[in-house]
Formats: sequence, structure tokens, C-alpha cells
Amino acid sequence: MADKLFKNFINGEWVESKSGETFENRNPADTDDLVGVFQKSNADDVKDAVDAASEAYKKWRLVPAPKRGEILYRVANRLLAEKEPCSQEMTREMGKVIAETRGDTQEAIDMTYYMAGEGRRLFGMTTPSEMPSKFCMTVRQPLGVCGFITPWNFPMAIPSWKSMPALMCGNTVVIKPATDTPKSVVNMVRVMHEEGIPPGVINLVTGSGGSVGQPLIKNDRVRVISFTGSTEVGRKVSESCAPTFKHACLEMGGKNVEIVMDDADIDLAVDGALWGAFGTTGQRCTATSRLICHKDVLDKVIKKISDRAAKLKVGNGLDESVQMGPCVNQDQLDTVLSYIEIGKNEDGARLVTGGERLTGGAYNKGYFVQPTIFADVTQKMRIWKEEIFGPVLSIGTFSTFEEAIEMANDTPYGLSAAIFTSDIKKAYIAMRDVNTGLFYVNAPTIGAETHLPFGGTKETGNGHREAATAALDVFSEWKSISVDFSGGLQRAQIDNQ
Ligand code: UN1
Repeated sequence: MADKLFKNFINGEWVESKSGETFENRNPADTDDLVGVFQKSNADDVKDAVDAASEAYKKWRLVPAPKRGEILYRVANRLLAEKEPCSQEMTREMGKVIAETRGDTQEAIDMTYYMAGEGRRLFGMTTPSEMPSKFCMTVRQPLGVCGFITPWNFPMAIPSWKSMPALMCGNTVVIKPATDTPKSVVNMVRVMHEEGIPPGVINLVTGSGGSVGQPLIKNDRVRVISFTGSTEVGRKVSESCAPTFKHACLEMGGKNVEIVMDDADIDLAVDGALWGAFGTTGQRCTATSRLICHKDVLDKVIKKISDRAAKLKVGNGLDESVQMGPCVNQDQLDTVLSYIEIGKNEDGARLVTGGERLTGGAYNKGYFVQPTIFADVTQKMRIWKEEIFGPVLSIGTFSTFEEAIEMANDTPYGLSAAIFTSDIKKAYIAMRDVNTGLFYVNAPTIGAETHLPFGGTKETGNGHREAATAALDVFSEWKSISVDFSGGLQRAQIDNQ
């Protein structure tokens, strides 16, 4: 049991919560499998972590960026060396299949190498002054302590998207991981510590949103909150940050669409929709939850995708032959099942495959549900409009390309969209007119790469982007510096006229 007890990480030490309480983390594919016991932390633990991060900031911000980068290179190498055990554990705590958790760990490795490279860039700019003998430049300055509230669907990748750029810019960090997936963050933080991130620079506090997330958001010394989760919670995070003008970077919901034109490679479009809708059991912000097909190819697409979905092997993701794992927990399963009921009762929607919880044998020990597809879904239906975050795909149809664009944009969200077509003109028009932060041509809505900005429009985000150099803008502020070496007073906008 002792080897299953995991602690908070504060000021370079593994420590128990002041509350003395713990919570269990169990495998959603087999609830007999206890992944670990974690600290049920409270506001006192958060205070200790923020104190440590504030103190460590004084020194870390002055460490030369190339040196910070060298540490991150070592962290990336170590994550690479530990990719397999980290991925195995991630499948056990989150449920997604092992090929996908290897992808998740890889995404963390990619992000760490990418940000390590920024150590020798972190470019600002120089620009001419309007006056003689005056030099103008911009530099990035860190903000201080950053607080992260991270989701369970990408247990290591998303914490890395936030941590690596924040540290590279010279900030210090307190992370509150999702209660369903703390082990992956424990693994990442352990590696960071062992490879030389100094005490206090990275801190980890496990526990619920109410008792850890809230005090973190409310703490005055935390200058940035980066949150990934639902739009509903994101709105509250934003409101809590507003009184102290704390920066809030919010990555929230999606209702992503794949458009299939009549000139598309249909098999490729079906491959894309199948992977986009049922990869990660549909539990990605980028998941394809709406598929809209030109009326001339609709029947063909419905037949092919429902045949393929019905054959997907659902089970424990540690089995390499399994193609779809369970929902992450009982609540998520209940939400998915309730949306399936809503779909069954929507006037006109037609269930074409799936629609049931999987039971019997090993299924009884997990939160398994069949890959589910509804056809004849129209824009008024709840399964068209609301994010389900599970393996449920809604198929609708259109007659004209203009209609397809209108339908694609008919959502409060704006994360990801895809078009399958062989017409380059339509591809470019869709690229221009579909209002999302991510757009794919002849590729599924999921699968963003770490060196491109990641985030969404409308109610998906609040204007920030994660990943790529865009992430540096979240974790630094520009300082514009002017050096006058003329020896005299030069008044801008006046003396040079
Ligand atoms: C998410 O679902 O929150 O683009 C992140 C993708 C992944 C990241 C998804 N690289 O699907």
C-alpha cells in the first residue's frame, strides 16, 4: 500500500496534505485496480505551494533562459526514456488505449523539447527610434506565479503545454491536476525535480476543484491562471480572476464538425470521422461530434461508418488490440448515457449503431459504452448543439456548400473543424469561412501538433493560444525599453517634428 501513496510536491519535497485526508484513483476499465492514493488537499496546502513558488520566483526569473532550456532538454530526454511506463500508468488511470497514451506522453516530450529550444531564442525585437541616438527594443518579462488547473483527458500533455512555456519564460508554477488523473502529473513533476528544476519552481497539489482549485484562483500572488475544462467552469474561473485582473487563459468546450463534400474520398472521410469521433472515447475537446455530409453521399457514409463503428473493439486499453477504452468515470458515463437517451427521444433522430452501456464479464468492472451514431440529426436537436464528451456522433446533411459552412458555424463553440473534398477552391473557402481556431483539410478534427498554436474561438476560448510560440505570450508580458544616448533631453512627438 505504501508504494501506492502519492504526496503533494511543495518546495522540492514530497509532503502530505495538512488535511491528513486522501482519495483513491482507480482504473476506469477495471475498478478493482487501484492506481494510487493521493492527497485530498486544502487551502493551507495551496498557500504553502504559492509561498514556495513566490520565493523561488525571485531566483528562477534571473536564471539565464539558455540555462533554463538546458534543464528542460534533460527533462525531455528523461520523459522519452520513461515513455512506456508513464503511458502504461496513464492508460490505467485515464482509460484511453495504450497507443493513445503513448501519443499523449509523446506530446509532452515534443512540447518540452520545443520549449527547451526557446531557451536560446525567446526573441524580442529592436526597432528604430523616431529620434537620433536613441535605441528601442522589446523584451519578454515573466509574470510570477502561475496556477494551472488541468483536465483528465490529456493527463500529461496538457500539464506540459502549460508548464514548459511558463518555466521557460521564468515563471514558477503550482499545478492542480484533475482528480481522475493525478499520477501522470506526479510522474512529470518527479522527472522535472530529478532533472534539476530547483525547489519551489514547480509545485503540485492534488485534490478537488473546490478545495484546491478555488484557493489557487483566489490567491492574490498568483498572476496567471491557465485552465482547460468545460465552458461552464471556465466562465466562473474568468469571473474569479477579474477582480484582481489576474490573467486567465481558458481552453474550453467544442462541438467540432467534419464536412464531407460529394467529391470527397469517402473512405478517407470515414477513416477521419471514425478516428475523430471515437478516438479517446470521444473525450477530446477536439473530438468530431458532428458529421455533415452532402446529400448525394450521405447514405454511403452512414453505412460505411456505422458498420465500422459497430466493429470497434472496446475494452481495457492496456490490451494492444483494443480500439476504444471506457469513459473516464461514472459521472461521465452517466452523462453520455443521458445524451444517448436524449438522442433516442429527439423527434426525427435515428440511432444507427450503438446506444447501450456495455455490460457482462469484464465490462461490469468499468465504464464502457458502445460507439454510438445518430443520423438525421438537425440543427434544433440537443445532440447537435451540446458538447457530450463521449463516443456519440451526430450526422446531418446539406445540399449546397454554402449550407455546409452555415451548419459548421452553427455552434457557440469554435475549436476544430475539418473538410473532406478534392476541390481546392472549396477547401480554401472553408478554411477562410469556418470560424474555428483549428482547421483541417482531408484530415480529422483531432491531432494538433505542438508547434502550432492551439485554441478556439467564440465560447471555446478567451483569445489566448496554447503551444507554439503563442504560449509564450500567455506566460510573459512585453516590456518596451528605450535607451537615449544623445546626452540631451529629447521629447518624443515634439522635438523631432
Ligand atoms: C484536448 O482535447 O483538450 O489535437 C486536447 C488533439 C490533441 C490535443 C487535444 N493533440 O486532438
